[in-house]
Amino acid sequence: MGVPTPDVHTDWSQGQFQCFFLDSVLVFKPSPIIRSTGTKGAVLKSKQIKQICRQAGFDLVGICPAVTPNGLSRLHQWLDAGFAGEMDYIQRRREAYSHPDSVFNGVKSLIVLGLKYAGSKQPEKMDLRVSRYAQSGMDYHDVIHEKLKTVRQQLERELKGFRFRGVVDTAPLLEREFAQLAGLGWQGKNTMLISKTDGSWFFLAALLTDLKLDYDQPFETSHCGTCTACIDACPTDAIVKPFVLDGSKCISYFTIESQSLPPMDLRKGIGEWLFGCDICQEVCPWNRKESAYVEAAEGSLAVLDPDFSHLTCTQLFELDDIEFRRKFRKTPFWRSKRRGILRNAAIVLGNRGDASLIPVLKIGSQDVEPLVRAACYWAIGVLGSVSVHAFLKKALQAEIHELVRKEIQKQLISSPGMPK
Ligand code: B12
Ligand code: SF4
Ligand code: SF4
Repeated sequence: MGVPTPDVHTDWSQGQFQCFFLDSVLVFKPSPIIRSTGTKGAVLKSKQIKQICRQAGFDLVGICPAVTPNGLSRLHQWLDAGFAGEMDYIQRRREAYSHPDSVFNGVKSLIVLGLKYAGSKQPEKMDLRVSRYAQSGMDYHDVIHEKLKTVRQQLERELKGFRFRGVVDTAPLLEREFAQLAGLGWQGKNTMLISKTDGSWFFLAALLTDLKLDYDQPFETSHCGTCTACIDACPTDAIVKPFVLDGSKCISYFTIESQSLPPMDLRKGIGEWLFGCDICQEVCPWNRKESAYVEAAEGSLAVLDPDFSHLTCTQLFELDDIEFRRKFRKTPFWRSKRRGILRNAAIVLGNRGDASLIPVLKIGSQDVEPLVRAACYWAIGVLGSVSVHAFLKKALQAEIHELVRKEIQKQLISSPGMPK
């Protein structure tokens, strides 16, 4: 009998075993390819996978093993310090962050992806400030999920028998820890994941798979040096020490995540920000490079939607629920809802120090949403002189909602122009 021809079943074995008949007996044996080269089969797969991800439009790709993230204890300290504020979905899933297995059962590897979103052309001067990532009017989750789907479908076709799951943002996964492990960059003092070539204007996403792959070297150095530009520039002092952000003091949190009014002493710091905040990235020297930006090609997050770049606070107060839904249903603003956006607009107007804006705020003070009324009364009190005292007193008599009553009372007591 001659030497049998090995019948290699890569689908069954992930390339790690050969299976063949020897004297009519089915034999499983470690693959000589794998044995002689360590992880050669996996190297090939990793390279191809990266190529597929890049073809789908991702700008950064790295691969790391599914392990307990290094920063897990730091997440616990962060939660215990109350830095998550009202974002209790993080606390609720505290244990799930221990291992990516809780996101995808049987996961062995994470393909960590980055998608750049800032166009090299500076946006036109706007009436108010909207975070760069939202200026396209597209919801980045939708854009990224579409790309993840393209990659997943192609990988499932080519690597039959393996499973993939795409995640962005919402899974209990410390995305920046895994990005660092996958070699994409380091976490700066502003807590952003920064790449030496691509800066930090990019989103992260991950494809989790039960396929074992060849892994990138973790990014083990930090390149912030003695710089403290982000800490110095943060208007609400949210970066409480290098690498630690008190989420409950961040403008991004106040304008997008929180359902409440920001603490009185931090409202001034919100300045002109209607949605999100970019300051700690704008001042970062790693974002000065041309390569941190992308072309505003069609469909890219870097394209500016004039509906956003020409938006004014006054226009926002003219939108009822139906109008707001029609205009913003598919945009990042939808997360804050109409009441959140109008609350933010009232704070921006209050910060402008211009009493001619009071009539717009008076419209907002009649809004059906208590949060909007409360923010408007605050702004009226801040902008107003003695002239608004009678208006606020009357409003207090008519108002029944406790949150709004408190804001009016505070203005009646503390506003500079008010008779004491
Ligand atoms: C909750 C959340 C927020 C919160 C809290 C932010 C925060 N820093 O935690 C708020 C609403 C404030 C927020 C704001 C923003 N966010 Co956000 N956010 C998230 C989310 C959903 C979870 C983050 C999280 O788990 N935080 C928990 C804390 C513990 O994590 P951490 O701050 O990174 O803490 C680490 C460091 O402190 C580090 N550390 C502590 N001490 C030390 C010491 C040393 C020496 C070192 C090296 C490290 C270190 O260890 C901790 C654990 O990893 C992620 C998506 C995800 N699933 O990861 C997006 C995410 C972080 N956000 C993102 C973005 C784009 C933003 C904004 C820019 C949006 C905007 N323009 O307004 C701002 C930026 C604010 C900032 N400087 O971080 C991107 C960041 C991409 C990137 N390149 O880094 C992410 C990854 C979303 C995504 N899918 O792309 N966000
Ligand atoms: S996003 Fe704005 S408020 Fe938040 S940490 Fe950065 S500079 Fe501070
Ligand atoms: S501004 Fe300076 S300290 Fe802050 S993240 Fe960038 S390099 Fe690091």
